[in-house]
Amino acid sequence: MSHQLRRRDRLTAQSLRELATGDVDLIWHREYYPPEQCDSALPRVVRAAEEATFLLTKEFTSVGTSMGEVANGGESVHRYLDTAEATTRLIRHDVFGGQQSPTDLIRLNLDELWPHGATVARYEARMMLPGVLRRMTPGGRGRPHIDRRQIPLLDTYRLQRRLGVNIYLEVPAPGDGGEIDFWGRLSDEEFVALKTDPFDYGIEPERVGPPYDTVLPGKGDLVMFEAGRMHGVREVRKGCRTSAACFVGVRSASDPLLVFA
Ligand SMILES: O=C(O)CCC(=O)C(=O)O
Repeated sequence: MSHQLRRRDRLTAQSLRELATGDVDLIWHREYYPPEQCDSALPRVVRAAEEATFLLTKEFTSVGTSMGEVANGGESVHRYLDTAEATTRLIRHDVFGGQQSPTDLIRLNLDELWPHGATVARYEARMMLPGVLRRMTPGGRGRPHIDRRQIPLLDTYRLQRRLGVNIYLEVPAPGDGGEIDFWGRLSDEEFVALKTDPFDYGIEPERVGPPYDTVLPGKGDLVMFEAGRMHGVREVRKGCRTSAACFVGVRSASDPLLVFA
C-alpha cells in the first residue's frame, strides 16, 4: 500500500472540505501569497523574529506566544491570552503595514470558502492568537510531532481535526534543507506515549523511521495538512526559512472553522 499523501494543488471550497473530512491529506497551493510581497515584507518579519521572546524551543523562533507554548496549560495560558491582541496588531500594522498579511488573507479565504465561515477561536470570551510568524536560521529544524487537539485551551471545542496552515515567505535553496516530512496519523494519546519528555514538543527523527512523503515548499506557497499526522521540518543547513502560520480547528460541517495559532 502506498503511503503517499493525497494532494490537491489549489485551496478551493472543495479541497478545503476534502481536507477537513480526511478525504485528502494535503493542500499545496503554489504562490498563494505573491512572492514579491514576501520579499517586500521580509526585512520587517526578520526584525520582529529577532526581537521575539519565544520559549518553546531554540530550534526556531516565533513572533507571539503561541499555542505550542501553552499546550500543557498552567500560567502561560494567561500570557497567551494577554498578548494575543498586541501580537495581532504588531503583525498586521508594524510588520505587514501597507500590505495584507498572509494570515489575514487565509482567514478571509477560509471564511468565504467554508459553508459556515471561519472565526478566530475564543477562550472564556477572549480572542486566541490568529497567526504567528516563524523563522528558522541555519541549524533550525522542527522535530517530528503532531499538534494535539485535546489541550486545555481547545478542550471545550471538541475538535474533530486540527489543520496546520503555513505560508512561506523565505525558503532555503533546494538541497539546503527545510523540507516538510510526513508520517502517519497518531491520536493525542499515541503521540504523548511516544514522547520521552512531556514538555518537549517533538521527538528525534531517528525514532520514527523514513517519512511517508516529503514536500519542499517554495516562496509564497501555502501548505495545509492535518496536524494529527506526524510531521517535521528537516534541518535548514544554509539560508533561512520564514513562514506565517496558524491552525484551523474543524468541528462539524455545520460549525464555523476556528482559527488559532
Ligand atoms: O513549517 C512548517 O512547514 C511546518 C510547521 C509545523 O510543524 C506545524 O505547522 O505544526
